[in-house]
Amino acid sequence: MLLFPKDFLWGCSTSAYQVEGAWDQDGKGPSVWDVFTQIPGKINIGHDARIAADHYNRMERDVQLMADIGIRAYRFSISWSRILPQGQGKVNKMGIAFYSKLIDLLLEKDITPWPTLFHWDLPLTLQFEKDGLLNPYIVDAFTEYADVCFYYFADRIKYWLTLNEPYVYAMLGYGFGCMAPGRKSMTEPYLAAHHLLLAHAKIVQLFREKYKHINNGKISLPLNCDWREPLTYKPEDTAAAQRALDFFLGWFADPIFLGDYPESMKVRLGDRLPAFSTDEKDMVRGSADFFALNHYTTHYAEACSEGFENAVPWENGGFAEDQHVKLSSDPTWEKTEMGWNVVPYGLYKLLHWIHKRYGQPETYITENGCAFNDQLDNGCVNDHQRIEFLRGYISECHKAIGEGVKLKGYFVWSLLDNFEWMLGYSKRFGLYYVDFQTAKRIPKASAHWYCNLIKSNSVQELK
Ligand code: GBH
Repeated sequence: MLLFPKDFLWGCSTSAYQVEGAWDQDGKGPSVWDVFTQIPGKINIGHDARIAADHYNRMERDVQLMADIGIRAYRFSISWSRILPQGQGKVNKMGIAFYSKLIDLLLEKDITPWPTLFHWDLPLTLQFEKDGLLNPYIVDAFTEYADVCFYYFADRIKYWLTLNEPYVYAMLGYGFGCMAPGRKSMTEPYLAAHHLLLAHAKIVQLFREKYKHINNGKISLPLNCDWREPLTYKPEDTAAAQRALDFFLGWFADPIFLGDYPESMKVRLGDRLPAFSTDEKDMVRGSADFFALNHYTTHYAEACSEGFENAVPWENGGFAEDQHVKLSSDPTWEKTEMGWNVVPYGLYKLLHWIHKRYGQPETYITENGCAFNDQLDNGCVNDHQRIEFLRGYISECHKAIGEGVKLKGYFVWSLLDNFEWMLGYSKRFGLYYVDFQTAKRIPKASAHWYCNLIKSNSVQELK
């Protein structure tokens, strides 16, 4: 058995839009996702998240589900338009009451609440009236919203996350157009991301000035990165893999931990990459108290010539051309139901990469998990592939910790099967199976397995 450090934190994650439902209940305003899902053709078989896992109306029981399997920390997100139905201005007290109660119930069960302020459900007003993330206006609007959340909840929160995966919101929402707000552009992702970085940093500044002292709280943001393994040890392929990581994780982590965008991005993107002023650099640098990583998969990376059309299944290959990196997979790699490669050593290598590049930060994995084709059979779901996936990735975490990586916690994505964005309900990531007709929850075998793992604080070694 591989034993984890005594204080290692075991948790699970969800996000508001993916589980809550109750899209217009108790004064909630619409978000970009409430509308995006109504456009025919955008979402798999026309699903939307008006009801989702109905978590808003089952929150008490869901907290009990976590307690049942011994979860120690719960990462959830706050729906901005539930708190501020118009994005700014008047506060919806019923929205405050919902999250306040959630936090209290978690604390009663000794589960540490880890709120994320923004997991992609931007209030629709800010999209309509202010052009969403393309307008620097968003920085102040975001800070105003964060101020409201801190004001009401900071007395009971120790760990805050500002915004989830700016890479995905910028690239898939403004580049590929497959996520809200559905734009396809070669320049807008870099502008949207720039504003997200500034918003994050300004929120952190506000937090440190006004709220940190209350609980000696810590704050960061979950950055997602898939690992890029050089296809060969030829220098051009190792350089290509590094470049791919610059464009994936360095895009955000370099400004925050080192003070500016990676050189490779500046050189290749030219004018398309906005520049930080000196004051902005100072505000962004150091705006994270720990490293929060969401990780799912790995590709090989190799150098390729100019103009190459990338094989990754997104439209608009232009971004791969920016990097001049060709991605590929090993035919022996197992794939999840998302088509994502299962390569546990990728997480191990990425943890070391972060450790080295960003000065050995304290790190939490705020998402890791998988979708498989889970079947309900006689009231049970025997998701042995998920157990093997988690065992593999968690074992690699153990190895990295043994070598000095300061990994402090791990959150499974996800507590519940939920609304998987453009894939609707067709992909199941949960430890709990959700019957979307009745909203009934059934613990999968992986939930029992994770419960034992937490209890023993150890994972069984892979053969
Ligand atoms: C997370 O993002 C989200 O935070 C969460 O809301 C979501 O439900 C969860 O993942 C599961 O999707 O096509 O092989 O190149 C995931 C970020 C970025 C991870 C793209 C996989 C592409 C794999 N993802 N990456 S591949």
